Parts: sequence; structure tokens; C-alpha cells
Amino acid sequence: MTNIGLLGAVSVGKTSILRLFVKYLKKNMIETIEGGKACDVNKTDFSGETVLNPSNPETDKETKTVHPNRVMFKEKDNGRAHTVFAPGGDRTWAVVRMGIITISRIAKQIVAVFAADRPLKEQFEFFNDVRYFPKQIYLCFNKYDLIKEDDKEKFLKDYQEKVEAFFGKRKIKIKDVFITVADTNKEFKEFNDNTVRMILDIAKSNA
Ligand SMILES: Nc1nc2c(ncn2[C@@H]2O[C@H](COP(=O)(O)OP(=O)(O)OP(=O)(O)O)[C@@H](O)[C@H]2O)c(=O)[nH]1
Ligand SMILES: [Mg+2]
Repeated sequence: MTNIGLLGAVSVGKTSILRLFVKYLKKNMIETIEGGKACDVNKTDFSGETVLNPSNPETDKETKTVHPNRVMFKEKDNGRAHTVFAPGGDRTWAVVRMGIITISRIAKQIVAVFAADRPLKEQFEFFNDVRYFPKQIYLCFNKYDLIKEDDKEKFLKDYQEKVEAFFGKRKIKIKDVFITVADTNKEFKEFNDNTVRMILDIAKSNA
């Protein structure tokens, strides 16, 4: 049983990662990706999403996580069950903050999720506020599709160095790094697959 927690600033894509994962499981797509295998969804809880600005859905994102989202799944062949938690990122709301604190404590495997198209400063502020971390964590650079730089690889290398230095100061080591696109996007299918593989790999290797 692996408990995985996705932590990161507002709107980096934590809920989208979980939703894409559920989609791949329900449509049996997880079996077709490299390193994939059949898994069942046991339970999902997205009831902690709040609709924002319903009158203006075009310009604003539509929902925001208040209570942590949760997905329980099982590997079909060996029956091992895992849970993935994704609390909201808006730590200025006391109730959202409670979710962040709780998940940072109960999830042994933490994935620090970043939106790669956004500056690091505000995203670091989120993590500066989380007091408890395991000694080793995973990194996820999401929204790869939105990186504007021509040389995305060079940009990401630099981005990753800064993030590793940030966690290094807190004596936190990085176990692995995943580059993802959490919104379904045919052009970036490889990165959609990566999103799903990330969760499966972390679950399998810590079971
Ligand atoms: N282009 C692009 N958009 C993404 C990607 N991942 C998420 N999004 C979009 O980013 C917005 C925020 O996604 P959420 O999944 O709600 O983000 P979150 O981190 O769960 O947000 P909070 O829980 O409120 O902190 C939504 O409009 C998503 O559709 C991605 O990889 N690429
Ligand atoms: Mg969310």
C-alpha cells in the first residue's frame, strides 16, 4: 500500500493529473503505455472541487480544490492497493491549508508539482510554507506544452537545477523527475502517458 501526495501551488495541475490517471484506468489505456499494466479504480473522490466564477468560465479556471481529491486503485495482477491524494494549492484558505498539512503528513511519497510555464518564486513560496517533508521526494514539471522557450530541454535543465537547489537547502533529495502534460492533448500524448506512468511507477516502487 503506497500513499502518494501531490503537492504544489494553485493551479499547477494536481487535480488534472489525478483525473487523467483515472481516465487511463477506466479506459484501459494504462495497459498500453510503456511500462504500464492493468489496474482497477476502487474509489475516487473529487467532491472537494469548488466551481469558481461560473458566469465567466472562459477566462478563469473552472474549479479549485478545497478538500483533497483522492483516488484509490489496485494493481490487477498482485492486488496491491494504492491511494493518491491531491490537496488544493491555495494555502491562504484555512480549510485548504488543513488539507495540505494533513496530506504532507500521511503520504510517505510526496510529488512536488510545478507548472513549468510559470515562474518559480511563487511556487517556492508554497513549499516554504509546508513544514513537514520526507527526506526524499519526487519532482513533476507539468504543463510542458505551455513552455514558450524554443529550447525546452535547456529551459527545463535550468529549471530543474533551481528546484533541486531549493530543496537541497532543506536537505531534501530528489528521487526522480517527471515531465508531464495533464490535460489530454494528442500532440503531447507521450507526456500524457508520462503523467500516468509517474503515478504507477511511484506506487509500484514503494509498495
Ligand atoms: N495546457 C495545460 N493545461 C493544464 C495542464 N495541467 C492542468 N492544466 C490546466 O490548468 C488549470 C488548473 O488545473 P487544476 O488541475 O485544477 O490545478 P490544481 O493544481 O489542482 O489547482 P488547485 O487544486 O486549485 O490548487 C486547469 O484549467 C487545467 O485544465 C497541462 O499539462 N497543460
Ligand atoms: Mg486541485
